[in-house]
Amino acid sequence: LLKAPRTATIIPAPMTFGQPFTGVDLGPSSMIEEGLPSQLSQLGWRIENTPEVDFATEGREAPGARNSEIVGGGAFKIAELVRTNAGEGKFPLTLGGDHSISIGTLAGMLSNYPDLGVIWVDAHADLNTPEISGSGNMHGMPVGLCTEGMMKDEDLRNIPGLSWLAEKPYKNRLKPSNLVYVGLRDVDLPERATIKRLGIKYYSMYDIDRLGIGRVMEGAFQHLTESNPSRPIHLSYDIDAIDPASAPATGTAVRGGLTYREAHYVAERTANSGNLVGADIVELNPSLSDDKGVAETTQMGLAVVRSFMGESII
Ligand code: HAR
Ligand code: MN
Ligand code: MN
Ligand code: MN
Repeated sequence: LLKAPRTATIIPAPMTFGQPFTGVDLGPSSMIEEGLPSQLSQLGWRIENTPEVDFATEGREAPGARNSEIVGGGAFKIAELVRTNAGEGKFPLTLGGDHSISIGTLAGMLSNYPDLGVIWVDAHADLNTPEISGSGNMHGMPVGLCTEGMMKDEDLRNIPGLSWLAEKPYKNRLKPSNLVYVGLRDVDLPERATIKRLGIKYYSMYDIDRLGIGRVMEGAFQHLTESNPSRPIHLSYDIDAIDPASAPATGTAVRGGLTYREAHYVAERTANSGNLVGADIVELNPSLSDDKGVAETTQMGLAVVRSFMGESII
């Protein structure tokens, strides 16, 4: 990964309409103002950036998919940026915003890499669809909308904002066997049934306690690379995967998460694979928690990004 100088394109995506809380739109600017671009330059990356993605503020919605036109239309803009930049050989680094932005990053990456592997680091599976979601919040749906065996094209065409997912170049879906979850601890019943139905590989917090994070990540990479050692991999890192003790400023914090070091190790091991071609960091909400909690969470986000972009202890 770091043998030749590479270019990363930072894509600030301040989406809030995939969940109920304002403030998550401040995530990208907080990370950038705290020095993300220069920190990545110091790691040897050439850094480019796009302007903040501009989202609509009103639109239609489908039953079970709140703000679908805003969220889906925004995801389309993100998909175009990710597709174009990845197509030019650059590393798209998308800053959320809520996790609905990954409808766009997954679609954009899959349009370039049909056999993409994905590591989804999250307390949540984000595997809902409008039909099975209990909340209708679309930050709980990016994996559900972009994975094979979930949505029919005709159903996507009937959801305001999502019809583009049923058309070229965004028809490629993530193969369930190319997905690994790390950090799960708050998974809805229909999501659990779907994980079993599709045979998706997962390492929940129970598995992390049982195996240790080292063996978990070996298992994750063995799963993703045994049939293709150079499989391109996308990392989608939801900051709520991390324990609220280390990352409290997020909209749906769940106790019992990754420790400070586990959170780093997941990112470090992913960088060391040499397979990483794109990533997202999402759900930092600087308007939740107190000043200390916000500062800690922002610094945690920056540290995780530096780690998956190649920063190592020695
Ligand atoms: N599974 C629940 C739902 O779909 C909660 C999802 C919360 N999601 C995130 N992203 N914070 O991981 O509503
Ligand atoms: Mn998530
Ligand atoms: Mn989450
Ligand atoms: Mn633990």
